[in-house]
Amino acid sequence: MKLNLSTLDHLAAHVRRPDYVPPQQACGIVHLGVGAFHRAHQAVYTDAAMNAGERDWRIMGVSLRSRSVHDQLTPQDGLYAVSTKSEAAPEVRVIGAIAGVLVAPDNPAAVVDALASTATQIVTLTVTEKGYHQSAGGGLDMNAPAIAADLTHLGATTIFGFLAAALHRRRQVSAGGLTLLSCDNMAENGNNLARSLNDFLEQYDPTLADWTRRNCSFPSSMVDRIVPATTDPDRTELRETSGLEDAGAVFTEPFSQWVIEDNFVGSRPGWEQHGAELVSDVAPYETAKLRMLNGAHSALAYLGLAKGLSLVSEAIADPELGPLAKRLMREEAATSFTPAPGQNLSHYADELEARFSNPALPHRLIQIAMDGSQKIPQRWLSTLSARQEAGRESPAILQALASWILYVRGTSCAVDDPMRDQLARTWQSAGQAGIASALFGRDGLFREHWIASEATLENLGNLVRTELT
Ligand code: CS2
Repeated sequence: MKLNLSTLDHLAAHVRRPDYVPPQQACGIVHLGVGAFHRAHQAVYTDAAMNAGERDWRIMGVSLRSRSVHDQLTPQDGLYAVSTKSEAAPEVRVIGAIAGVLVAPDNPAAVVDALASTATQIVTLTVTEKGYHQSAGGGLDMNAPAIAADLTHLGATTIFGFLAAALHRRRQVSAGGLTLLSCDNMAENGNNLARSLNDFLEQYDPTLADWTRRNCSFPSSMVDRIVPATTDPDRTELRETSGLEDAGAVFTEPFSQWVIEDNFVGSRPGWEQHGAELVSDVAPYETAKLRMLNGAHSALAYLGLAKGLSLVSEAIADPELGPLAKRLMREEAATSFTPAPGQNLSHYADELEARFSNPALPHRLIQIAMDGSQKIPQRWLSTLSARQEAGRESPAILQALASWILYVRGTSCAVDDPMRDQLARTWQSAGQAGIASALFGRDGLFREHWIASEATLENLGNLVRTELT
């Protein structure tokens, strides 16, 4: 049965469906970057709030580039199923929270209209690390071609262009400010968004920058749910087990966590009634997640791919890589920052190991390996610098870093990374003798996170050379 509003009442009994009538609910949220992660995470919490009787929190999704989610969800009236996968029986739940999907390049004006609508209170974002166009030293990379283009033709391609055009309109029509809630895997994601948007607006119209500082808030948040890219066999299995023909289906683990800084300018759904945690300081949760979960993920990705493995569950079970990932989490990442009172990092590491081992959730290493240049600073390099300052070595991270260096050389597989060409050029000019310093030396490409200890840098160079010989 094809999933859409007319078939919603005829689904198999075990498929949970919205307790509200989706088209009767207005939108209160615009989400930028409506990929699988958003659909398995923030949209689920929002759907739960409407199931519990809250009204008018549907989400207008925006795809900044691709048309695929629009094409999947539009014939389904925005409906899709989230299935959890574990050793227990899967739970299948149809989510009604997404009202529609706008494709920004097709209709930029509609995106600005949605963001500027007086009904919109919150803008959530999952645009990946590269969507923030951060300069190496923090703040917005004003030299990025897309940013420069957006400053001349406002609202053209980046989140900053769209937000600036919408905020301009909101000020003009007295629609009030917005809560701009970043849900990306970056340290201090809220502050980073605030700083970069401010950089953009200062160039565009300093009075709008000032208005935005006074009328908008930028809570930080930590989001966590493992969501592998959906495959055709997943969709076939859903059809066979639940009778559901769903082009937009997402498959995830039972675990889900959302820790949000309680800093909203208008109203918001009662997400905390449905598992989210509203706190005054997200930083320790965000740091634990980035350095432990994502840090171990990236290590397993590059080291695992080099060994010919393809899934996280295979890599964590590998007799060499499993112990290395555990050391990285427990001995290196977990000792590199001060946890929040009551935050139990050893328990967290136990949970992570169990989640990585989930045999029912085929999470591909290649998916995690993507965009490494944008990910490793907050996943590994911050741990490395914090421990260096305390005079400690981080051997597991160093091994992972060596394996990333080899990966971005691009000789064993195609590299999907916005810095791919720059990394390849660096490899060409530095060669294996100089690549470690060319990347992580005082004047290296990653100079913001340079490795101060000569011995550590040399050790990294040796690890790279050993693998190559
Ligand atoms: C992963 C994350 O693809 C990646 O880089 O490390 O998407 C990870 O699965 C999520 O952050 C889990 O919450």
